[in-house]
Amino acid sequence: MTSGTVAAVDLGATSGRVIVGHVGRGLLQTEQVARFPNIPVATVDGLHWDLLGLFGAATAGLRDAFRAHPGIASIGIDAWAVDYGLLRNGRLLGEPFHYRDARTTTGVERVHERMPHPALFSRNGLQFLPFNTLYQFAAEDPDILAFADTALLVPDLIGYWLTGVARAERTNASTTGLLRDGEWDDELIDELDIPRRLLPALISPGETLGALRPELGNAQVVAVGSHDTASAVVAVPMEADAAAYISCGTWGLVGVEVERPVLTDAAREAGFTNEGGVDGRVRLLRNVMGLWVLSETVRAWERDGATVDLPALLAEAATAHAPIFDVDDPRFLPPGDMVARIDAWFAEHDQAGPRTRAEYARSIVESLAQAFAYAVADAARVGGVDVRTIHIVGGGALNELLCRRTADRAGLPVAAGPVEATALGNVLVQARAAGFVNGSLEALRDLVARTHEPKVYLPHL
Ligand code: LFR
Repeated sequence: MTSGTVAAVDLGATSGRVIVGHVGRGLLQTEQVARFPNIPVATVDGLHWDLLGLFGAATAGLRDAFRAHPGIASIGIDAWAVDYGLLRNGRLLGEPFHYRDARTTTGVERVHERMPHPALFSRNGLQFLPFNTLYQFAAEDPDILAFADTALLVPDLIGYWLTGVARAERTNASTTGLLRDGEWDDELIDELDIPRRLLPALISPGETLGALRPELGNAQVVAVGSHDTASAVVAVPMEADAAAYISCGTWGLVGVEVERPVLTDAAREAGFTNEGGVDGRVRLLRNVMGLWVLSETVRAWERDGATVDLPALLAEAATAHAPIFDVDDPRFLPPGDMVARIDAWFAEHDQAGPRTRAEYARSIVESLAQAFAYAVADAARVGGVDVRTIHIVGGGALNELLCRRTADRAGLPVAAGPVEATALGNVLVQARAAGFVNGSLEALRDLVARTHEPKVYLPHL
């Protein structure tokens, strides 16, 4: 068959989508059939994701997709990393916690008492992020953990509900901190007293998870890079030996692609992570706080009764002058009053902060651009890659000021787009599994480059 149609379920921190992709030789087209908000819910025990609501919206979207395109061959699911649902006998025991919930602090202490971060890094290659799954397990109520028989990361849970088959997809499983060389690290799991039965058999991108439950449609569910960032990196139209990428949405994931994990002291000290990529590649990257800081700042103004027109604000910000701050300061991780936190950062550093809304916006964008430039330079150094272009994909590719200032601050050209890289990566891995396209990641990226021409920003020094 020379071309065909697949569907992607792509869940992001602020919204979810169902996208239909048409793929063949020289053909890569997507069409959004559903988009729905993802609104976290705070209850007495903390901040949760509304997974049931998301599943309901995703299945409604899939039904629409089948109505419009009855020939859909397969479905692939991707979502954010690290968070999981606990189940017993197939039943979800509670809505999954949000990685921005404060409970992880106790988990970090418990894990590091047993194994400090450098020792963990030498096994799992992960940067220290307080929400990595292993810390969340350590923060769980031990009775609940003992009662559960399975833990499924978010896309694996959706896949289970679609097929009845419980598996752990490898790229996302790498963000648990419990994988070593692509397999569950039984020694570490034992050392941390994590019940081994919770962790299901692993599956790799391109393998079939199972048949879709018949009442939902007639198609296979195929594993993709179920970690959204892994799918996004598939669709970066880059030459991996000469480029860095920034997958920019709620987070800015800044890095390079390498063949083998980089477990050096330099990588660890620079805060780099080695996450699993599609086709066994390694995503050597650092989490930068991302557009979350801007959107949470806008929410703070809106809570105060303001109406904020973001494009107009960014246009005003383009000519505003503002100082920069450290966007990666941990104070910016939890939800809350970002304006007050930015003010506190500047006060603590004895500097005058922004005053007008345009200045806040400029300060945030400028600080992100600087953090991106530093992370690209560090990625090039620790990964040994001669970076000549920076690719920005995801929603951030639409933010012209951010792209332009990243180019200026890094002194390198920025190639912006595709905006929908995550969905494209999801679609491409399925299409390859179905035989609609052939080839290596390079061939897939070449198809993206030919069908989705990036917008280039040259640096002005
Ligand atoms: C991006 C992302 C990042 C991960 C963070 C939390 O959506 O998946 O890669 O570090 O969310 O899961």
